[in-house]
Amino acid sequence: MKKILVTGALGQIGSELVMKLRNEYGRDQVIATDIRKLDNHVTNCGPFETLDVTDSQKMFELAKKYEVDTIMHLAALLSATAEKKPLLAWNLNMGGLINALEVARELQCQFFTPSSIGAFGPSTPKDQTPQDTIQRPITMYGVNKVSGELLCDYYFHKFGVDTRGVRFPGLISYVTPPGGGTTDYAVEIYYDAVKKGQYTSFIGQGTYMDMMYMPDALQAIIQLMEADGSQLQHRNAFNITAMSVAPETIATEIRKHIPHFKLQYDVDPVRQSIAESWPNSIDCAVAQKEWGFQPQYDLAKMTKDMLQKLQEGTR
Ligand code: AKB
Repeated sequence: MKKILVTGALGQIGSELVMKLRNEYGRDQVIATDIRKLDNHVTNCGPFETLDVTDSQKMFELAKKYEVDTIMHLAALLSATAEKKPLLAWNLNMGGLINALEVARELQCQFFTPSSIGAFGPSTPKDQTPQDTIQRPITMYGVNKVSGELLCDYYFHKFGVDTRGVRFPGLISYVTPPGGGTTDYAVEIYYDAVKKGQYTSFIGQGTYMDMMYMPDALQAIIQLMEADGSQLQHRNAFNITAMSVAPETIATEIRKHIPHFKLQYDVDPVRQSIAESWPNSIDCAVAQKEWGFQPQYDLAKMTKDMLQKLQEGTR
């Protein structure tokens, strides 16, 4: 049975991943950690410890204390925040990652950390971006993600650490909102559709990016971590996606449920230029082939579920 340490457990992915892992492997098998402590299901339903991922000593002590065999390292600043605070992003994103990899090396843990579509840049082929292609991002977040992919591969080849990762697209969820990302508009649009019947998008019309519904993202992490390592020719990190959308395509889908929904634009130049440097759509054939990645939610199915869950929440 796996014993898993999760960093960044109160973030957008962590707060749902911890609950799913606890359902799957048992409540006490998942040690949730985060720099802050909130009074919620993650901290109250199973082991929780505060951890600043730049504190390598504490990370090591916790991993040893709980005798973990798997580390899922999620703590990171997202693209828009990283662009505002590049030095902090480098120190946190890269410092946290190397600390977590070192713990995995010393304690021989399996290791997962997410990469992102942000690992691509303007010189990458924009449509159906292949698994292996040019990666010259122009954002600090992208630089962190490419460096992180290389570092994880290095720990695999050099030290035999079983590192695995995916390049996540924008993740959409009704549980914990994201913060500081370029794709956050695709979450906000659903919240505002339900609350206000309208949304003002900071990403411009016609700007396509990949997205995925959170249940598919969580399933992908578990499936990749359980995959037979001998079948993996790639490791860090696999392209995965469920849909390629622009603000107006989401709006059209929302109008099937909320006909009066209005979409306006007030484009934020920083996040727009980040979005324009990323692919329109990525090709996930390699993830399908090597470990059977198969998302369940397309835009129509996700929109129906998102709106239903948010409407239930406001009743
Ligand atoms: C962001 O927008 O920064 C993230 C990502 C795509 O990595 N959601």
